[in-house]
Amino acid sequence: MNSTLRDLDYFGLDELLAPEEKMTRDSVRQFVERHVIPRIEHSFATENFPLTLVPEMAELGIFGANLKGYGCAGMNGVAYGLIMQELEAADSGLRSFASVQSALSMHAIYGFGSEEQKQRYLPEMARGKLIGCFGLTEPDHGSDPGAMETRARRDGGGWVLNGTKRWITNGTIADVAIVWARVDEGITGFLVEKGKPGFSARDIKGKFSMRASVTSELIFEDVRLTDAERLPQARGLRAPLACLNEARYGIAWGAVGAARSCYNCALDYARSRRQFAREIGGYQLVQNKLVSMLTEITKGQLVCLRLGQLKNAGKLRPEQVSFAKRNNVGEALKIARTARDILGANGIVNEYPVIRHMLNLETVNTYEGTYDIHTLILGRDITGLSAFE
Ligand code: TGC
Ligand code: FAD
Repeated sequence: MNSTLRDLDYFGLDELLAPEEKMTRDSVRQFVERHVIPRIEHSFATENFPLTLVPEMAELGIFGANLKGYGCAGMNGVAYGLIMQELEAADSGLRSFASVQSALSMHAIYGFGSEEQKQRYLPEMARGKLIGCFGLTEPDHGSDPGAMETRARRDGGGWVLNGTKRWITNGTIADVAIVWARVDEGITGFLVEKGKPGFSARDIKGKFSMRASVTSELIFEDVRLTDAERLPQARGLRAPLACLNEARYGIAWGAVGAARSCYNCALDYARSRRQFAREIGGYQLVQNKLVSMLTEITKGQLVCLRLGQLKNAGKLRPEQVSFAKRNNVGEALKIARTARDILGANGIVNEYPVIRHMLNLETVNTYEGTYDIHTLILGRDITGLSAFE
C-alpha cells in the first residue's frame, strides 16, 4: 500500500465501525491506491480532472451513496463519510467531484425535485452517466448568496434566466447545472441542461489549488426554461443551504483524510531523514509537531464519528456540521503546512503529496462557507446574536 494512504487509528475507532462500513472504506481505499494514486500528480500538473475514474466510482456506489432508491446505494452517514475520507486522502479534487455530484447536485434533485425529475436524473447520475454541478456563488456574491443577482422572470408559462455563476466545480463537464436564481417569490432552483440556447460555460485556469478539479464560470443569457425545469419544492435560501449541509458534512470527513496523508508522509520522512548524525524524528521539536498533528487528526476523527451517529439518528444540526467543517478543515490546513515544513526542501516537490494537499486545503478552507463564516454561524448559535444583520 502507498504509505501515505495507510490508516491512523490511535484510539481504536475501527472497533466502533460496523463490518459493512469497514468494507466500504477498504474498497474505496483500494480503488484510490490502484487507480487514483498513479495518475493524480499528472492530473494536478495538467489541470484536469481524470474523468476515466468516473465509471469505477459509480460501480463502487460513491455517487449519491447515502440516498435511498433511484439506483443509489442507500448507505448510512458513517459509510458515506468514510468514502469522502478515503477520496480526499488522495486529493481534495477527487472528493470535490464526488461531493458536487452527490451532496450538492443529486441531493438538490432528491430533496427538492419532482418525481419525474428524480426518475429522469438520479439513476443516471448514480451510474455516473450524467454529471451535475451546483451554481450558487456569483462573481460578486460568495459568502452572502442571499444577495444573488441571477434572476428568472416569468414569460408566459415558462421562465427566462439571466445571470452569471462563478467558481462552479464541474461546470464545463456537467450535463446538468443546478442553478439558484431569484424569482418574484424569493430564491428557487432550476435544472439547466448543457446545450440550452443562451447557456455557456468556461473554465477558470491558472489555479494554484484544486488543479485536479474543474472550476468554471456559467453564463445564462435569456435561457428559456419550462416549469418542468424548476425544482418545485425549492423555496427560499434554505433550499441551497440544506444542500450545503450535506456537502459540508462530507468535507468534515474528507479533510481528515488529507491530513492523515500528510501526517503519514511527514512521520515516515522524520523517521528516515538524518541531519546532525541522527533521524530528525528524534528531535524534540519535530516530535512536538508530529504529536500535535496526531492529536488534531484523532480529535477530528472523533468529531466525524459522532457527527455520523447524529446524522444516522436524524438529530444532526447544521451548526454541528459548521463546527466540524470549520475545525477539521482548519486543522487539516495547519497539519499540511507543518508536514510541508518537516519535509524541508522535499516538501515543495510533487514526489510527495504534501504540497498538493496543502494547496488544495486552501480552497477547502474557503469553499462551502469560509472558516470565518462558520465562526459566525457558531457565534450566532451560542449567543443568539447574528453578526450577519
Ligand atoms: P439566514 O437568514 O441565516 O437563512 C436563510 C434561511 O435559510 C435557513 N438556513 C438553513 N437551512 C438549512 N441549512 C442551513 N445550514 C441553514 N442556514 C440557514 C434559515 O433558517 C432561513 O430560513 P427561513 O425559512 O427562515 O427563510 O441567511 P443569511 O442570508 O443571513 O446567510 C446566512 C449564511 C451566511 C450562514 C449563509 O449565507 C452561508 O452559509 N454562506 C456561505 C455560502 C456558502 O457556503 N457557499 C457555498 C457555495 S457551494 C460550494 O462552495 C461548493 S464547493 C465544491 C465542493 O463541495 O467540493
Ligand atoms: P467572499 O465572500 O468575498 O469573502 C472574502 C473574505 O471575506 C473571506 O475571508 C471571508 O471569510 C470574509 N468575509 C465575508 N463576509 C464576512 C463577514 N460577514 N464577516 C467577516 N468576514 C467576512 N461555489 C458554488 O456555488 N459551487 C461550486 O461548485 C463551487 N466550487 C468552488 C470551487 C473552488 C475551487 C473554489 C475556490 C470556490 C468554489 N465555490 C463554489 C465558491 C465558494 O463557495 C466561495 O468562494 C466561498 O463561498 C467564498 O466566497 P468568495 O470567494 O466570494 O469570498
